[in-house]
Amino acid sequence: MKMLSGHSNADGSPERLNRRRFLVAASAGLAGSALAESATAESLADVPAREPGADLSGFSARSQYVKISRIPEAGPGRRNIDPSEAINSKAPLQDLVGTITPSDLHYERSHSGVVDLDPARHRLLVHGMVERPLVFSMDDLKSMPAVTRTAFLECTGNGWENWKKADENVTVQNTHGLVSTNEWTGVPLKFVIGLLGKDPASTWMLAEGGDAAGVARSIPLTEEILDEAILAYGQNGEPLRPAHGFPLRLLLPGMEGNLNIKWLRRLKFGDQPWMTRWETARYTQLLANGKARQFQLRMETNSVITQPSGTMVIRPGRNRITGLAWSGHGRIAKVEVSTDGARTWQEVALTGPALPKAQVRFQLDWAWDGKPTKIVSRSTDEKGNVQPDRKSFIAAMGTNALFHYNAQQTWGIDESGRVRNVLD
Ligand SMILES: Nc1nc2c(c(=O)[nH]1)N[C@H]1C(S)=C(S)[C@@H](COP(=O)(O)O)O[C@H]1N2
Ligand SMILES: [Mo]
Repeated sequence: MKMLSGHSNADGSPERLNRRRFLVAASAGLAGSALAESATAESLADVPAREPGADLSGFSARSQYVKISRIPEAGPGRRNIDPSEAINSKAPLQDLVGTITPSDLHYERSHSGVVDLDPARHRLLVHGMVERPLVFSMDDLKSMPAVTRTAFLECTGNGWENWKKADENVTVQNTHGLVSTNEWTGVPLKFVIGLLGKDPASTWMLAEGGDAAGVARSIPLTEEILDEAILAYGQNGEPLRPAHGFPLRLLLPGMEGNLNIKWLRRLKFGDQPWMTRWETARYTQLLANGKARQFQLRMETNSVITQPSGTMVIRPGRNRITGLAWSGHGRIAKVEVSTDGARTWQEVALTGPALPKAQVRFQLDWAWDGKPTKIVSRSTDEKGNVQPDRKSFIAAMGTNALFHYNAQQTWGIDESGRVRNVLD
């Protein structure tokens, strides 16, 4: 795996990338000419003066110059809708840097709106095939040993825009905005199970939310899930936001978004799935032969170029390509990018460590020659799963299905530099 490393001096101290060095690098073709041309200022007179500040405040808002927001949508292709029709709200992937999605921009999917529960009144019932059924308050849960981990969450509907056709005028927020990465804190499910005396014959767990939709899912108690599931109350260092399940949600890293039950009120242990409507009528995968696949729970290896991406316009010369890669199987092992429509590929740099079941950012310094082309990324995870190209993905899955779309995303670039969503 390649990492971008900064230059350092002989004594190991990092060297400042001053203008002279930058021009040398640029003329050697390392950074491209466009950047060097724009970096011509050499004196303080070229830098804006210092400014007086505003009063300090209880919490800080984004800069007035940063226009960034989620977009509510009503389903595949149903954009520009009345907010009351929205079923999800997509994260602005094109405007994000790094890998953590700010809590207020984390994608959101809620089946009956956002409930705001009183944590003092909230309770979690745990029952079924256990020796001691128990009811926990939030204070009970917060007094238990906690864990913190970074994980992506992805709706199984992510990517559904491109199952059948490519709308040329959509952004990466429209095509891939149903995935986000946050740091989550809470009690390991394992710890709670230890308190209950779970019957060893119990191999399934029902998780139910406290919103009116009654979202409830059967979860197989595999070793992996028992090891990793968290009853989460913390999100990016603060209590969960109401949109994401305040005061308590289930977190199952790498598994389909729908299983990560928000406003969690009940866990029931049993020895078979409950066949709720959420795993029979909904969230099943209609295959090409007309049969439906149930309990396809893991999110596959995926990646997308977020810049440049749909509806952006680029100029010839140096362009930084960057995007995100993730896999429900574990760590991302490598990301490759093609700038010639998937004819040739090169492994690209990651901007930081690849954590298991979390998004990692990749980047490539690319010089566009101004000719029409297509750019596309593909990821490989530590288990050797390779993100499929769209043709083989559709050949395997057919077009009846709607969920778990993880085919490579191609962006077409025309001679004017306009970037468009294309199928391949
Ligand atoms: N109680 C409850 N849990 C829920 C949902 C819901 O509507 N109600 N939506 C599910 C779906 S479909 C997804 S993709 C994730 C979305 O989590 P987020 O809104 O925090 O991104 O929560 C899941 N858990
Ligand atoms: Mo979802």
